[in-house]
Amino acid sequence: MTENKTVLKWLDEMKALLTPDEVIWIDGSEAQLDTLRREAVETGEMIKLNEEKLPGCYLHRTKPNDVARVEDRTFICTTKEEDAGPTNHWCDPKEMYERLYNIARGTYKGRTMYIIPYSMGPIGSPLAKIGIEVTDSIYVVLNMAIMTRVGKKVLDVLGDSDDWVRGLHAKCDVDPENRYICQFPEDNTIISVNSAYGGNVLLGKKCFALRIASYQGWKEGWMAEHMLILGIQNPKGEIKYVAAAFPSACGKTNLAMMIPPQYLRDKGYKVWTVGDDIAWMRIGKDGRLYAINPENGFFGVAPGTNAHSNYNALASTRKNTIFTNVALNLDDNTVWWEGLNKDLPQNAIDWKGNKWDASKFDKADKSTYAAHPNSRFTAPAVNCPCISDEFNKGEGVPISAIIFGGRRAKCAPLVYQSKDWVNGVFVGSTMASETTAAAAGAVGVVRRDPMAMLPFCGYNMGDYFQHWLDMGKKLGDKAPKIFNVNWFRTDDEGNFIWPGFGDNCRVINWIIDRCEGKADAVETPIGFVPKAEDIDLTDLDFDIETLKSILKVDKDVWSKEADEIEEHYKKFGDKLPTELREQLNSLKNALK
Ligand code: GTP
Ligand code: SPV
Ligand code: MN
Repeated sequence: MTENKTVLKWLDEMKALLTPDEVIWIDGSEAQLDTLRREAVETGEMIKLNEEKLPGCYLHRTKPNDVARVEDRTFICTTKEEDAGPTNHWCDPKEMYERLYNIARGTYKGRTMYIIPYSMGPIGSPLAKIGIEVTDSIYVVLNMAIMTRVGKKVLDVLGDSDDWVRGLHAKCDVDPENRYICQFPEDNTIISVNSAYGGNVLLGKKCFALRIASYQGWKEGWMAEHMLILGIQNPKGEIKYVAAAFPSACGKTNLAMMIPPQYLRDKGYKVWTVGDDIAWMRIGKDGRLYAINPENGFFGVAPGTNAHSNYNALASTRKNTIFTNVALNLDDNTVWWEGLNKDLPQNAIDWKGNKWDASKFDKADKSTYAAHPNSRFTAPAVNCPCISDEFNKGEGVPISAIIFGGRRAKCAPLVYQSKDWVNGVFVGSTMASETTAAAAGAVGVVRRDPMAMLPFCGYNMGDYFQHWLDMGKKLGDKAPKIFNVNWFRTDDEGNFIWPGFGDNCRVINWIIDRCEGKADAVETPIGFVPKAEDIDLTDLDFDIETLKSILKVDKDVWSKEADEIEEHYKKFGDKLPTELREQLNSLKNALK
């Protein structure tokens, strides 16, 4: 498939290490992928679903110990420990290579090595980058074929260049004690062993497009961010683009594909999806910030997805989709998850492969759920009814606003605008959110997750903050405006106050209006909050007093927040940019 010497040399090393029985190059052809699908069905690795209702769709179950990203087993291996920084696990590269090679050695015996050449971003786009992943999992091959652009064409674009990311995945025994997800940013290399779950093994996604790419962006002057990208079209037909960073399972896919409320649709508003998880952003010739989505599909959270909450995501999963860890409805050989509809399937198999007892279902007890809370769909982006025309162009879309957000039951208001870029970087660097099922560990604990990149920044986060500040200096007055949103304020009973989902469009419209100098705001110690009248509540059963309550900036709550930010900042020591320290001081003064 290629004569690239750097590729062939690395593959020879991998073959010698892993000793596969057979080697197969993934050429990207439908015929080859179909052969693999059939093989996976024969071995039981995947279950073919109802061809009439869900054409080309399959179900896969991972091991119960392997259902989410494992942050405590994820490492950034740089020569100097300081370069990984205080928020990453670090190991000396030499030591880690040795440990991982010892774990992976010989484990492809009796198995096939699949070689996947893939492009992050449209093939040949000046903003795209290339990777090669070797894996012993058909599930990985088939997911990568949805999530990225794979095949021979990628190698043709690569030519004899050495600018590509090496990725080794070995399932081994899926042993959690020997599971490692390791990035070697100085060598453009990723090694993942003993897992077979999404974000741990689809190496183009979090490992490359965020951890390695963030490091590359730092060195090369661009940004790789955990952000959705959406375009909102107004009645005049103009489309403005925003990028939003929310932590895992905090609403990126939903916002990226939202359907505006009826009254806005009647006026001619429309939302176009460019990306739902990752944005690569560069300064364009006109000095503005341009973003592409490096992915080619959606690896979305299934639970909660339904025709009402996210019609476009559900529609994207109706063909050629792989479902992971959802329930199998035996009545019609389709899939089900909590929140899909109210009809609990009476004849179903749960995500662990056991008969599911609908009568025992208890909303408060996740162990009774039919689908795992982090069950996912892998759906081709082309399936999305609102996919943007720009998606495949690869030139990038100009970003008007950057939005940060997270799950905060109290504290953060529904929306506020930062005072300027530096203040916006402060807002991003101090973001906090309640943890979710997307990563192994406790759920619902508030933790600081700067720019939603805590698990994904491939270098010292202090340097990362500085990189953000430097980008702002380069962008000058062409920099996007920076906002913060919180859809997750709760009342005393723990219910979400704001309706969210499509109604978030009302907030996005205020954000766009602010970017264009059309909307008013009130200055508070944390930034500019909308006047309640400026969030359009047309046709919404939501009173303005409640809106005021979730727009309120409570000085006592924020003083406590400022103390916590001070603690959070201590971790970064000398690496914390002075400008951010000054931002904290002025917040404290403003709150006095
Ligand atoms: P990752 O793929 O893990 O990065 O997640 P994500 O950020 O794309 O999150 P996603 O859109 O899949 O949403 C995760 C969960 O949040 C789902 O259960 C949604 O139903 C819920 N959610 C999304 N948007 C809203 C909202 O506006 N309000 C409320 N209350 N819940 C929301
Ligand atoms: C996330 O956890 O942010 C995801 C899913 O998008 S995974 O690919 O597993 O990282
Ligand atoms: Mn994500």
